[in-house]
Amino acid sequence: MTTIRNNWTREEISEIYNQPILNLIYQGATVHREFHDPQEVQVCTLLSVKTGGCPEDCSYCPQAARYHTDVKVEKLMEVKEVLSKAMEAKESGSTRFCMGAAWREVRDNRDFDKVIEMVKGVSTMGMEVCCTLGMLTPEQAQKLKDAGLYAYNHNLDTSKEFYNDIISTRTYDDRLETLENVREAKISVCSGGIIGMGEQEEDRIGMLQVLATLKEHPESVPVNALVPVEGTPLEDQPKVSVWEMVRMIATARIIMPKTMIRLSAGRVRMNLEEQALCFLAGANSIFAGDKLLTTPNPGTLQDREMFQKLELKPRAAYKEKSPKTAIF
Ligand code: SAM
Ligand code: DTB
Ligand code: SF4
Repeated sequence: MTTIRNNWTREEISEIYNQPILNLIYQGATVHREFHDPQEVQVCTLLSVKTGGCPEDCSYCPQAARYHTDVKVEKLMEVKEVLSKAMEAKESGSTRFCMGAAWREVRDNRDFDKVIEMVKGVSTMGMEVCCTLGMLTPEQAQKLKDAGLYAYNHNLDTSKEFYNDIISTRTYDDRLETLENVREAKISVCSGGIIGMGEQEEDRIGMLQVLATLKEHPESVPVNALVPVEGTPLEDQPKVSVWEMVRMIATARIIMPKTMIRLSAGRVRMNLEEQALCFLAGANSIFAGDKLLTTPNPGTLQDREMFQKLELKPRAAYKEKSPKTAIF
């Protein structure tokens, strides 16, 4: 019987991460089967409700105002437009709808009031509503919770040691503080990172250790492969190999057994067999729809084919057992 632990050491995680790849996949698959139905995959849809013009300097991000990318700056979308996109996502089989804004932090202004309306609207559609809006105060987290927000995405991205090489406009502790505020408001926590930014394996292990030693594990951990975008400082980073994705996913699965592990950005550059390996290793969630926030993602048709071929079935909404986050 596997127990849930919050006291993982870097050495332990490193031993898991560095074991022979087939053993690692087998261990990930075994833990996965103990805690989840291996045929079930959560389908989430992303929508960028406020695109571009962000004051932060995240080196990977096409939405940072200071880099010259093809992303056009747009103002916050209208509530009606967002709700119609959410309905489309629901009709195409998504059970979680995540709204992203290119903000450093939430401000208490009319735009935030509009986001609150979006959250209310999507939550009445019976989908799990998620937002990713940058840093939050405890009061803002509570306001979102009261509006029906189910989950909040706020990534640590990498290790504490490597963080300053990637972002200088905020600190790792700022990120942890927002995660704490989200947790306190009893919102489901979604936090993960990106690989392929030039970090060492130690940094990947370091990030996993921070996530797995939070008081409670995040309910979701997205594992993104960097999407290198022209104009960003990381535009020339080489593609991460599928084995690196598999190592991250299996290790996350083994040390955080109950968590949903999301095979996130980077699927456009993976074939069916590579994605199948990720599911085998313990991934059980994806972003669907032909766009992530600003970059391409496999389309609905392609994913439908993948679900058929791999005999996967979409996970129902609100399956999390925690009474704190159940809203029905
Ligand atoms: N501005 C908010 C923030 O930074 O928290 C929310 C939106 S931000 C775009 C959400 C996440 O997208 C980032 O934390 C990062 O992990 C991921 N991301 C952004 N650009 C990416 C890229 N080029 N490749 C992979 N992941 C990326
Ligand atoms: C996450 O971890 N990955 C998603 C979501 N959370 C917000 C975002 C990926 C963004 C990839 C680059 C883009 O499309 O702009
Ligand atoms: Fe802004 Fe978020 Fe992009 Fe950083 S990751 S530049 S905070 S939108």
